[in-house]
Amino acid sequence: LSLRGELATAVRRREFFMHYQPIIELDTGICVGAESLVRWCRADGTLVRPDLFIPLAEEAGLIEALTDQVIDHVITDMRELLVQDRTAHIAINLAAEDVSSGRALKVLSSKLHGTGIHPQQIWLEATERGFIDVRRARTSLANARRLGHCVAIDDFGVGYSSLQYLQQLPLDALKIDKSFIDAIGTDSATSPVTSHIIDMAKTLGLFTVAEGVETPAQLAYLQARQVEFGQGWLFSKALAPAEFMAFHQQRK
Ligand code: G
Ligand code: G
Ligand code: MN
Ligand code: NA
Repeated sequence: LSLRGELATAVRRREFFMHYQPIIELDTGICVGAESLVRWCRADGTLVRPDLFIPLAEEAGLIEALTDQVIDHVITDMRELLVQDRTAHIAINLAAEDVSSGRALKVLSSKLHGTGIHPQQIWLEATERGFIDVRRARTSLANARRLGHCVAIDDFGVGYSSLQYLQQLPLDALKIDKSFIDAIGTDSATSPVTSHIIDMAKTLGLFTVAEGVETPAQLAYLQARQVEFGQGWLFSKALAPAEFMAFHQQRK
């Protein structure tokens, strides 16, 4: 059976769970929340990486069903934490189709109803991977912001029409892709680009989240440039729900 065929079965059997990578406020070291990251555990116990199965799910028309399950998990796993700490947030990744269709946002809104979780506590990460129908995305993201969600553009700089999206989509935040964080302190051609991305975000009034922060030198640079938030192995890898709750409790 192909991985794609197996994926359809996995969606039906709900073989997914979430990990949570802490997001840190860089000038205080406080844990302000987490990015939710989906995991697939196959029936034989092996794990499949999301960078492998998310594109497959998109191609196979399974992404909407998968995103619905992600939303269910985030609410189940994090409801208690979010209700106890109103300053905490969890980010959910949306695929291009989720953003364009607007369907995931309607599902999210109805699933949040009655949970006690405030829409302000759910951040949305819209990826540039895949085609985004800008006109439709603009409508659905504007609706999401009106409900109180914070909207970030994910994987910034690695897509193919980043600048166009930045100008045309209603956004609150920009997530700086790991490749630009890796370049900090190196003399690679990418290094000055990182600085320009930060400048551009500030010019556009967006706050920034640095992804894949691994070294104290990278952290020092990001703090000096007043990048607001960061995530990466310097702080923590993605954690199981209970582990994340313990981490958050210690660093809030
Ligand atoms: O956690 P990891 O670095 O392995 O994630 C790999 C990629 O998969 C990331 O780029 C991330 O954007 C994507 N991804 C992880 N979780 C989700 C999810 O719940 N939904 C979607 N659409 N993408 C996800
Ligand atoms: O959705 P997104 O592209 O933001 O997913 C982030 C991915 O990067 C996840 O697969 C996560 O496991 C991975 N990751 C997170 N922090 C680090 C890090 O500090 N170093 C490396 N190499 N990978 C990281
Ligand atoms: Mn992301
Ligand atoms: Na990313």
